[in-house]
Amino acid sequence: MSDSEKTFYITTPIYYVNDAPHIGHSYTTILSDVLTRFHKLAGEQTFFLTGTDEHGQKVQQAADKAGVSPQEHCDAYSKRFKDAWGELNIGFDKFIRTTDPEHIAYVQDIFRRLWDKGRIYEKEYEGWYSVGEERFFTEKELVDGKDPISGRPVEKIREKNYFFKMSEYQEWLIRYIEDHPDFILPDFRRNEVLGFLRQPLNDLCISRPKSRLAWGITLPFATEYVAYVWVDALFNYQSAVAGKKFPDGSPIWPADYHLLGKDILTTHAVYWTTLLKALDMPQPRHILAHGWWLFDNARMSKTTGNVVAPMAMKDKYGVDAFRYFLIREMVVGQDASFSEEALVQRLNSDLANDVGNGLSRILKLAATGLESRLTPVPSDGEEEAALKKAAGDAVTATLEKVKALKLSFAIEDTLQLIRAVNRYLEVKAPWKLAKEGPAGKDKLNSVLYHSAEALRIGFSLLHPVMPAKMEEALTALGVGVVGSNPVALSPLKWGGYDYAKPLGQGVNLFPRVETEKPAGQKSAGGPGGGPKPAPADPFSLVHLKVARIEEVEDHPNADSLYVLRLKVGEEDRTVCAGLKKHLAKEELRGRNVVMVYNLKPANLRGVESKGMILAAEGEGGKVIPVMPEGAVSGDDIKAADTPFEPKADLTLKEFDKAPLTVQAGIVRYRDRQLNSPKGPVRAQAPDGTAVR
Ligand code: ME8
Repeated sequence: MSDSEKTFYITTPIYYVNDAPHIGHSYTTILSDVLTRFHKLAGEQTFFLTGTDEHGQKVQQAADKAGVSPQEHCDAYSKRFKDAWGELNIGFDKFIRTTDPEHIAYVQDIFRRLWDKGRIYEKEYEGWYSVGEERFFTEKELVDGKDPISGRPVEKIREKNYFFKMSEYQEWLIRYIEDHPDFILPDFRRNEVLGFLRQPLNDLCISRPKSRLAWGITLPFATEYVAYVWVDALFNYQSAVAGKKFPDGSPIWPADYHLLGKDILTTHAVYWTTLLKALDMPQPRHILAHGWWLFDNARMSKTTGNVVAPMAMKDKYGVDAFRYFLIREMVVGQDASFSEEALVQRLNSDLANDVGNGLSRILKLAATGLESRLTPVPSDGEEEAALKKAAGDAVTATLEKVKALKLSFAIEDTLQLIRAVNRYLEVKAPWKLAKEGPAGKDKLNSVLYHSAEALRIGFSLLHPVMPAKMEEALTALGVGVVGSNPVALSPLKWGGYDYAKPLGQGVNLFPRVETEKPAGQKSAGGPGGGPKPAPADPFSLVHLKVARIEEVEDHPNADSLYVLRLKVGEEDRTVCAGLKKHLAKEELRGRNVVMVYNLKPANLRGVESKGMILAAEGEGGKVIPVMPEGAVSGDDIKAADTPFEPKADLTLKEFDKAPLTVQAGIVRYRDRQLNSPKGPVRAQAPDGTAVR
């Protein structure tokens, strides 16, 4: 199956150095590693890039806080990522840092070329600047002439910045995405990007004055400015491979896959693509946005404080069990929930029971039936023919699913083969043959050979996911040390190996984890405690409705609140909302909004409030109610594919268990868009913005 003419270049996002690596970062990086190893298995030439994103305000602030220079801060944090990937057995070809001198020179050259091509222009901007918040506010946003967040004074600043003419590429980009249906994956993400592009695309501000931010790459044509960190970061995908070639001499760019989380799809699908177009450079072949790892139903992130340390999981259960869990559990593209309990369950059922079991049986029996190694014994039995067919089917099905990026299902196809071996051993009962002495020896050898041959193929297919354990397993079968490409020594073909090496002894690949309840888990059930009943989907309890704002009044006792008089169908409702510093009364009157209809009533400083208005943080930190496009007062809002069983007097805590976010301008619960009977609920806010 060698296909050495084919090349495969894959990238992960480069991670910010203001956070320690967590399971989310580990997932993208492990997924890239697994895909790279599968492509190697298919005989392709591969290049795998990862690294760290080291410029920008956040890094400068983190360094200032720690009392170190930005470079010292970056060195320490970048090392944490690099070390973590080493511990997770990730075989990247290059680890780029945006502070590498080669990268800086590359980005400066790009800026020079964009400038020379007339793709960048300068523009004056005037606004109210808050030193405390390090950002601009519009006149309207100010409260009593002061910064609405910190309450500190603001200064009127006129500032020049540089802009990339991104808007000119809007039509081209829409056509490009339409003409290349597998450019943005999965499908529904592609549609979201197209949805986003239905609104006018602005030009992109690509500079920051050094007077406000010095930690960045100096613009070659305006030395008192640094590059906007996203433009700097995106070009890592090229600077890392500039001048590099695959062994056969073919260039590495363009990338086959940019892997990323859905939080940064717009920057890749819109900024990156238009920048490349402006430079007449080839586009990457695919941009693949995967879902989020959720913990207690919220996205894992430093700000929510719910991160799971990957190293703790790895140390407790082993690198390969951890890798296996992440790849097996998440359907690429969808969100998935992380729990230690689920990890243990997978480890025990798939790895200890299925994968480890067949091997340990063979090794135990081999000691009684053979000299020290397996001997190929031909057989024309029906069960043997079925096993051989199962092996062939597993190879085809697994590799096809990998190609379609359905890794979780690919693993399942391989496991089918391994389970078939276990069933075959049950039927053939070789432990009985072993007791027959020399009379049963040939039969015993045949059973062992056929089982081993099927397992060898299964283990080779699992090698990209669990390289260390599968090397151990293959070595125990006598296949020898296989390095990073098992197929080089042992082809994915029945009868492809002669088992010249001695068998291993006493190998227990995946010992069962005998815990009733892993530490830190609240729920009962799980491993050893029987299957856990599926909890109700938290969003199913929520009742959202469209309401019309009839009147807006100031709250008598709270400066930040409005009292909104609403019509929900025929019903009158009163709701208090903290929108006062964001919107004037006339901007709200007559507007349709979305409310949490079944929220438990609360008395807010003397006013009974029944419900809550949903809002997102838009451009410039402005809080704006979400828009139920085309819907009328009283319409229900539901999430696609989600049961609807609203609960009376929903508490805020219960509502918070169903976090809503904005992706591509649409409000979503997890991946599912919120719809009224007339269309989606929209919000003009950046991807990943929380809606509450
Ligand atoms: O965005 N679930 O860096 P970053 C799954 N520097 N994946 C997750 C995740 C979660 N809960 N949390 C993070 C940046 N990720 C920029 C990128 S690229 C030119 C610049 C993963 O450190 C996922 O891949 O915030 C996501 O896109 C990435 O980490 C964000 O990493």
